[in-house]
Amino acid sequence: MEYVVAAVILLVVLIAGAVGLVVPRMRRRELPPQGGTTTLEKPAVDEQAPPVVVPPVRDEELPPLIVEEKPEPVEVKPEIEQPEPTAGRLVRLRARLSRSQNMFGRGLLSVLSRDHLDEDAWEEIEDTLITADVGVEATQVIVERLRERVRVLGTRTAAEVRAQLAEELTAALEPDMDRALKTAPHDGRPGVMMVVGVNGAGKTTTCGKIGRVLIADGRSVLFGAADTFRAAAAEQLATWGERVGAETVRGPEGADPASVAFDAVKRGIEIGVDTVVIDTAGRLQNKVGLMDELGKVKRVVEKHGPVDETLLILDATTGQNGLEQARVFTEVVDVTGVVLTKLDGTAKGGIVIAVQRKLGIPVKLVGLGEGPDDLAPFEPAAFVEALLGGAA
Ligand SMILES: Nc1nc2c(ncn2[C@@H]2O[C@H](COP(=O)(O)OP(=O)(O)O)[C@@H](O)[C@H]2O)c(=O)[nH]1
Ligand SMILES: [Mg+2]
Repeated sequence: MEYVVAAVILLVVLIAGAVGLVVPRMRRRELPPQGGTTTLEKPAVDEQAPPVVVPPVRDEELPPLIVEEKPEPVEVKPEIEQPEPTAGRLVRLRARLSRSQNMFGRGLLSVLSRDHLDEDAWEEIEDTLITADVGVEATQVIVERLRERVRVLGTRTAAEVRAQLAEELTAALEPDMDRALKTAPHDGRPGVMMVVGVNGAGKTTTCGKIGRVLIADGRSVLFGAADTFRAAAAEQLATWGERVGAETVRGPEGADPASVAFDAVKRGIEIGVDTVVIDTAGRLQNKVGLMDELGKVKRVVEKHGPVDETLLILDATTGQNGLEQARVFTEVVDVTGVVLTKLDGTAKGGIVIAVQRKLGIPVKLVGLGEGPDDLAPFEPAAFVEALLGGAA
């Protein structure tokens, strides 16, 4: 009987010891990995108040990003992807423009190659350009210049016609505009980029893709999920971040977007990232509300310093309608560049010309698919080559 008691006591001591050893280890493993999500729970920022009034993010609210001890073996870390570099992407993705290629490459060139270009032929060319969303004004300029060149040149080969059309389309895309993204850190602060546009245009996707471009170029990135309207939006952005080891700052669902954006830049400054990329909401049901909100996000972020790049994301498939919406955004935030998404889904690649002409803002990037690296820097000459395709 005594030994049964002794054996039981021994067993209890052993189990307690084992639990004591295992539990702290399990706790250590539960620490969030780098590139996790930071959720901030705080009151909204009052935009009238000076920056000092904004309650600082308390350290204990943030899960530690840099774990004191050396992280455990590499296999516990999620796989971090290496995005591909951007050089030559437009060329790689040129086949994605196949719908537009039919219109420009086959349609236009076949008319232009006719032996005799009469009024009807020129009208056909005009109609094709307008159908491809080039816009009426730009179409008139392009056709006028082409007519003049054809008249001066007299006889012409198909190759000559193609070259002339390429030159005129490229000229209409204003190749001298500055298309560099301003994302570099300066004055001891990260570069700050804000992304705006209507719902579904591709804002969150483009934030993710741009983050990958920057990381491929050796930069460090932090995302700010200022679309707080739906929890899924922040989740979507955080997923892009996790894939490349970038942290995402987000607020609770329904939080003040300006507050989240402010905190994202604050966090970016604290941990010394190169660029903070801020995603925003784009509900258009209430235009005035949306615009007020965006204006506020920008003003509140600028308590840290200027926003370096504000990209307007436009869905190329919405054509001329999208342009009208676009103008509203340019009136509220100082848009410094346009990203045209979903060019893979339209035959109306000419929208690039119309957008630049109407808004006077350079198209800096184009989206050519849903894949993580289906975003290319916009280069007018290479784009026109892709539009005209192999047909000549
Ligand atoms: N085909 C195609 N789809 C795109 C492109 N960019 C975004 N999308 C898709 O458009 C949908 C809406 O994108 P999302 O980023 O959520 O839009 P948001 O509401 O503006 O944030 C998603 O299904 C994206 O995969 C693109 O360049 N091409
Ligand atoms: Mg979104």
